[in-house]
This record gives sequence, structure tokens and C-alpha cells, in this order.
Amino acid sequence: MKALLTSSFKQVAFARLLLAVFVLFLSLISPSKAQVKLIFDTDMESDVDDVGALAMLHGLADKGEVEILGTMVCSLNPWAVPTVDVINTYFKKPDIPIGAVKTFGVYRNSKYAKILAEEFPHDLELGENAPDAVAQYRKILNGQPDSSVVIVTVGYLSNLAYLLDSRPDSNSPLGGLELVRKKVKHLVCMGGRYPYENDPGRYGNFKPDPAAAQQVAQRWPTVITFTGGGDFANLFQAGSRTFDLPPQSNPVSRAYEVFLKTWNRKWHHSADFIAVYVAVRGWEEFFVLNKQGYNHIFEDGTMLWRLQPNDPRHQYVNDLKKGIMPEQVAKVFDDLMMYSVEKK
Ligand SMILES: [Ca+2]
Repeated sequence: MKALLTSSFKQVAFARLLLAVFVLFLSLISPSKAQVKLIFDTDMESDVDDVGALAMLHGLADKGEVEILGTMVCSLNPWAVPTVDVINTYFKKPDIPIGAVKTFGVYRNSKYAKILAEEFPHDLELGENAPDAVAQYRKILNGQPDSSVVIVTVGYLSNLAYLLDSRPDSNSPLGGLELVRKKVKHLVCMGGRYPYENDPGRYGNFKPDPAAAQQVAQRWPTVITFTGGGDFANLFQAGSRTFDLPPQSNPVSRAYEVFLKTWNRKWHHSADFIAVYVAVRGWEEFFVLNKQGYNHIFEDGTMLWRLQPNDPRHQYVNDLKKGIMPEQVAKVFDDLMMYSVEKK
């Protein structure tokens, strides 16, 4: 009897071992999506979609899909840095590194940045006192595995151009171009209109610092996915749910209230949301990717997508996949942007 019990115990133990090996095997072959390691670069002043896009990024982080390695500011508006700090602090990540452009840069006014900085908790003071974005980029990139970092820029390209030109320092023995080539996987860049709208001069993140935009388009050593604004970004109206909450209760609602007064579809677009979404979840779910051609940026910051010659680094997203409705995409943006706001 004892021998029988021992033998059945051994069989059970063996079956358990087999099951454990099988589960381990399944976990190894099933594609569990790796967390995206991401640096966000924003102007955080003129338009309010930067607030929505950063809120959405925090929603994605709280769902475990992305690790926010840094939040960089490419505007000289001194209230932009404290506003980013306000938002990171509100989403319980007050210590995400923040850097700001230090030398030549763009200054644009903001309706909401000073108000947010005055009304909500944070510890970084005006932009002049923030760390240098280039040093922050270099430090963060140096500490990450090779080809692992996704950068998304929803502002001017000043910081990224300075990064390319940066010299070896205590943060990394590599020059900027080599450091980016080694550590960056992908750049997603919101700016321009694709393939080309009739008046290329009217809009865009390229115009305020056109030399930086040209530098990055020409020299950046990884794939760049450009995402368009204009008519495309106007398709997706995210942000209405910020008006369901009292503006004093959170900085996202407050920024939208200051900027839009009331919810008015005509006055809002989601250009920066598109870029952040593509950076974290990819283009495949909703969008069409166009790979043929290159982004020709002129000296005045206007641009033209040219079909020849092909540049394998340049691609753009500016169309919805067949069967995808804009409202469906806007709802996903809204859900993500409010994910952590409404939980509080
Ligand atoms: Ca922006």
C-alpha cells in the first residue's frame, strides 16, 4: 500500500512538473508585448493637445504598456516646464526627469501653462532653472539597452537637433549622432501635412525652428514616422470628457477649460494624441503607413512629401484603415486620456 501511494505521489509530482514546463514553454512562445521605453518631447504651451497627449501617455503607463523615461520641453516659455511637472505629479510620477531647451529656442505664448503652474502642486520652477534637455537625453539614453528607446516629439525639433550635435561628456563617451544610432529604436514626429495639402506654410511644428527640423529630417539615424496634423488630426475629437469633471479637480480638465472654455468640436484636434498612440501601440490597429518617399523640409520650415528618392528612414501616417471610423479612434484616445484621471 505504501509503495502504491509513493508511486501515485510520484506520478502526480511528475504531472505537475510537466504542466509547469508546458506553462513556461507557452509563456516563452506567446508574444507578450514588451513595455515601450519612451521619451516625450513637447512644446506644452500654444495648443492644449499636448496636455491631452501627456495625460494619454500616463494612462498607457498606468496600464503597463509604456515606461516614461523622460519628459522634455522644447519651448522657452518658462511656464512649460512647471506645467509638465504639474501633470507628471498629478499622475503620481513626480520624479520623471524633465529637461528644457537651454540656448536658442522658440518662445510661444500659452493660455493655460502659467495658470496650471500656479494652481497645482509641483516642484520644478521656471524653465530657466530646469536641467538641460540635451544632458537629460544623453544620460537617459546611455542607461538604456541598445536600440530600445522610442522618442516621440509633439513640438519643435530643437532639442533633438541639439542632441544630434552633442559631444561626448560625462553622460556618455559617444557623440550625439552615435548615441542616438546606438540606443534609439524609433522616432515618432508630429509635424507637417501628408502627403501634401495645398498650403504647406500654414501650420506645423517645423516652422518655428526650421533649421532644427531640417537637421533632424536629414541626419537622424533611425526610422522616423511622421504623423500629420491639419485635416487628418481634425478627424479625431478627443477631450470632451475633461468637461465632465470640475476643473479645479485636475490639471487636465483645467487646461481644457482655460483653452476651450466649453467643449466645441470645431476648435480642437488630436494631432499630438496620434503621435503618442503610434509611438506606444504602433500604426497597425487604426492607420495606414506610407513608406515610399521622403520628407523634404524647406528652409522656412514648410515641407513637401516627395515620392522620389526613397529614404528608407522616412515614413508617414496620415490615413485611417478601411472600416475604421474616426469616432472609434477618438473614443480610444478619450478612454486612455481619462483612464487615470477618472480613477481618482
Ligand atoms: Ca504640441
